[in-house]
Amino acid sequence: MWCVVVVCVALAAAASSVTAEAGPQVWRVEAPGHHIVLRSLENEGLVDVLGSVTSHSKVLVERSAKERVSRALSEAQVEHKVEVEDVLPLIEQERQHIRHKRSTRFTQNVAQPMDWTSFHDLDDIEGFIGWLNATGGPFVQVANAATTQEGHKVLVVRITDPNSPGPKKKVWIEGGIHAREWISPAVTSYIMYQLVTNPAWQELLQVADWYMVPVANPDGYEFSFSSPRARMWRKNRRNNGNSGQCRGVDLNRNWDFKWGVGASNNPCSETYMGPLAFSEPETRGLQFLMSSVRDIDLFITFHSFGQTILYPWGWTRTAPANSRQLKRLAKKFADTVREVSGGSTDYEIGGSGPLYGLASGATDDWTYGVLGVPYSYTIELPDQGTYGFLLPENRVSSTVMETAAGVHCMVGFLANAGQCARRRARNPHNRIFG
Ligand code: 0X9
Ligand code: ZN
Repeated sequence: MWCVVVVCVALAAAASSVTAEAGPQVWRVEAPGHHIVLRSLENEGLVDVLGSVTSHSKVLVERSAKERVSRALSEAQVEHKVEVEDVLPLIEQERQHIRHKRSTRFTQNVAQPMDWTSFHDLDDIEGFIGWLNATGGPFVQVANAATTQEGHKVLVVRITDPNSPGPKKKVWIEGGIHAREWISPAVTSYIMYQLVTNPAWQELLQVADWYMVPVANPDGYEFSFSSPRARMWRKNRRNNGNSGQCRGVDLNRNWDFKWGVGASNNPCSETYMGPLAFSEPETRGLQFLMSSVRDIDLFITFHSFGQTILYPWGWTRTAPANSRQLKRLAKKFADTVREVSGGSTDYEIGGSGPLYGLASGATDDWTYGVLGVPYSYTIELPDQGTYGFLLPENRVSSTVMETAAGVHCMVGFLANAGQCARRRARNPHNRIFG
């Protein structure tokens, strides 16, 4: 069922393009991403686990590592097969679409660069933030959480209604911590756009302050747009020494909570945790701002892919104290998305550890475990692996819309506003939070 379309396109393209320039392959491996053999290949930097469900994973394998990976999997009696002969032609197609969109947009001379019908690079997202800042007046404030190694700003946009008195919930949404997960900044920026322009979101602005980080990893994000070979980049662009051979830290393994669990200390690995917890300007700056905001009620970090809504913990399989409430709010999201998508987008809800295998040093565990944010989630956006990170353009707008609707319902439920508000208390003895 999965990869049907990708395989057809890829095989056709690959037939003519397996040359010295051929790129990495995607393999289907009949084991979850946290299987011991995959974890150890990942720690050695030999594979890159793109996504995984309980029964199998999709894994990126460089041509130079094919024999070693195949031998290790066979020795561990794990079945595997090549699913995409060469990912580069697929990436090239995506780049052509983006180029085409850009050229038609410039001839139309629109006010702000985002259209949420294709993916947008860092320049466009920064242009959009500038426009939002100018348009939103007192509703929008922009802060710089950090300046990266390559000189980019990690921007945090606070969107609030200064005319409504409160008390208000505090919602923090993080996007783009993993460079290649392009749908994540798309979703985050779309929610920002709704907050400022859509009357249906006004009520939520009156009951909640929104802190939005569209691109938590700007160096990595920009790099992933720079060439077909860079498209699958995940980490930031830290220079790890070793003559620049293996760059980057996985920013979702660098937070100072259970740092090192399910992470690698090998700079060549995709899940490299960094030399120290909070070694990176991005994580350090973001944790500082989050700590100073205090009392955040809801934290969401958007990733892809998998269609799962994950709650803590990631570092242990033990369920957290308020897992019942966490599941209840997650269900608000999942039910709304199912409804808005006409039944086509189904999310699985679960703890990160049980569903994905143990991994920490991630933002969600840190906000929950250190900051005490009661509702903390990682949302792995669509799809379930058919296209993976290379989500076709016609899925971008539907994904951002259905996800925004899900978030609208979650915050409405929490703040007792909008369509998902609980029944108002009839007498003072009715508890608002059950
Ligand atoms: O592994 C991750 O960082 C996330 N998955 S992804 O495929 N987007 O890389 C999941 C993180 C879930 N949270 C924790 N494990 N704490
Ligand atoms: Zn991710």
